[in-house]
Amino acid sequence: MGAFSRISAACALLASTLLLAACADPPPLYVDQAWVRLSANPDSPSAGYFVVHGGPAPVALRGVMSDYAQRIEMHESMAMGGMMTMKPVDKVDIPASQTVAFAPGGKHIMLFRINQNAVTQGKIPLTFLFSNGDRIQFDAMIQKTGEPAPAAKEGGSGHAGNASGAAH
Ligand SMILES: [Cu+2]
Repeated sequence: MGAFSRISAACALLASTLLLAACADPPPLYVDQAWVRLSANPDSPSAGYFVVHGGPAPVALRGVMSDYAQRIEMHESMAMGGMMTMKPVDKVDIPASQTVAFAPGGKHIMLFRINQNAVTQGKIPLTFLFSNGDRIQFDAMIQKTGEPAPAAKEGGSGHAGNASGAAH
């Protein structure tokens, strides 16, 4: 009886600070905003980006696979001695209920030898492997060389433009 009322009180507190559904239905682990910047040279890998939304429990992303690439590596970019370098990482922690963005200048995937059919279709199906056994499938849009990156969901463009510039 005591334990039950304590749980109820905790739920009531959560419900008042979050959404009413918080206790019944925690948001699941999912992936979105996936895209690939196609390398101009088919012999060099293309970079891919996406956002992972943490679920009710912490997990780790253990890798990304696709039937439409020869292989995919997870990398992390960092500044070292004034130069950008990158190194492979074998897992990325996804804390519960938090968002982890793979974005230009930071974490990313590198896709080696993307299948030409995927390039023609303009998208590549990816499978994200998590430490809890979840396999999440999500298509990444393929941006050809020279095409702009898709607009980020948050505002804050770094390209405010200068006064003399013509509108693009
Ligand atoms: Cu890389």
